[in-house]
Amino acid sequence: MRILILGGDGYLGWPTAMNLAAHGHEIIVADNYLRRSLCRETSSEPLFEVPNLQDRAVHWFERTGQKISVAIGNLADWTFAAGVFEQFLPEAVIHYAEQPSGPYSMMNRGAAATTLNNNLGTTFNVIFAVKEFCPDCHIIKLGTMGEYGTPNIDIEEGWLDIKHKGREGRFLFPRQAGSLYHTTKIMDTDLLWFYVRNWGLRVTDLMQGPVYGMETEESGVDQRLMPFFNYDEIFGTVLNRFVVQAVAGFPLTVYGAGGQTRGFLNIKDTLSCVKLAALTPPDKGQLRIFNQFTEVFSVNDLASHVQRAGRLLGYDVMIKSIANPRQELEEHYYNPAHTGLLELGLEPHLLTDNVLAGMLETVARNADRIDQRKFLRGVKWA
Ligand code: USQ
Repeated sequence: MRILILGGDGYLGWPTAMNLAAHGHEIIVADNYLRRSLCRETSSEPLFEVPNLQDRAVHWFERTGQKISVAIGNLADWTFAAGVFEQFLPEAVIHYAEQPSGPYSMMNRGAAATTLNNNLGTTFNVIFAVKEFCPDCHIIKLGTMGEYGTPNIDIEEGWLDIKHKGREGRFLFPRQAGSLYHTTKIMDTDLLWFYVRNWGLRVTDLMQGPVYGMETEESGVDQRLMPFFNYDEIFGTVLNRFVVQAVAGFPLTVYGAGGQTRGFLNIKDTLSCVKLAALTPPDKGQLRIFNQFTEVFSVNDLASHVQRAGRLLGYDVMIKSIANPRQELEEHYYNPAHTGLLELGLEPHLLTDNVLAGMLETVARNADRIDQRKFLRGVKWA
């Protein structure tokens, strides 16, 4: 298939590009390096340096003989976005091109505006470009489990059947996000759902939980092919942060009571999920939603797991609860469905001591680059 990957420089975009290229697909990646520049601006550089997209594509070609084409530009700009779609005419587009950090989106007005304008502007352009240039193209959109929030009822896979005053209807599952970033993903879903109904687009919206890990089948231990690995407060996600903190001898930063519970997945499973979605496109006029995670953990569960795996390798891992900078429930019910991707054939890579040991070892090789000042930066929700 001809597959266009938007946000192809990012934590998930580049590994997806290599994975799909390795499976014989024709790949073009587009990115404007927004993530890199926001990391620089906020002093949130990743653990190890990552070559730019063009250099990574060259390195990948030298290693495998497989071509990954690169287009650099801003997808929230219609001229650039339209040009990429018109030239490549993708059969599937995987849309990762969003500012992905909750904390960044809550820093100040400017950061909130960047998040809103980039995320909504890009999704809007994707919808119009597909309509204009390739109306059969399958849009695979990365949403987030955070769209649902933490309601006191079971979370269904995208939809909820409601009986009300003797009548029945099917609606998007109620959504109430915990940051502006997560709220932009709700808005994306609403935009897509509107144009699916109006224009008969075919869309898969993947409600993904926090992802961990850095190595994939394609990167192996070659750091020039690995994705960004952020461990800072703004762009780092919880498990990746805990692993770096364990290596640095910094007490694991559990926010508040630590009962915050989410659905997690290994980066390798993100690639499998996206590929399974691409290979089984929905019908035109269908918005298909999958909950994309493999295991549910609380923050306390993760901290204990990293502590145990770290101690097996000789690290003296301490855990410390600190005042929660976010507004979120610290103890809550959490029971989300996630059968759709398993039914398509997903074989999860679960979080074992071995997986954590592999992550700890990669981080340990870069231990001299850990900057402990990045662990806590004081971004507050209130
Ligand atoms: N947390 C801590 N200590 C830390 C960092 C985080 O206790 O040092 C807690 C947070 O308060 C939160 C949970 O861990 O309750 C998850 O936080 P996170 O920063 O790992 O993830 P989140 O902000 O929810 O966002 C991440 C990605 C985002 C993706 C989302 C999936 O950055 O792009 O959409 O995970 S989900 O969480 O399911 O919405």
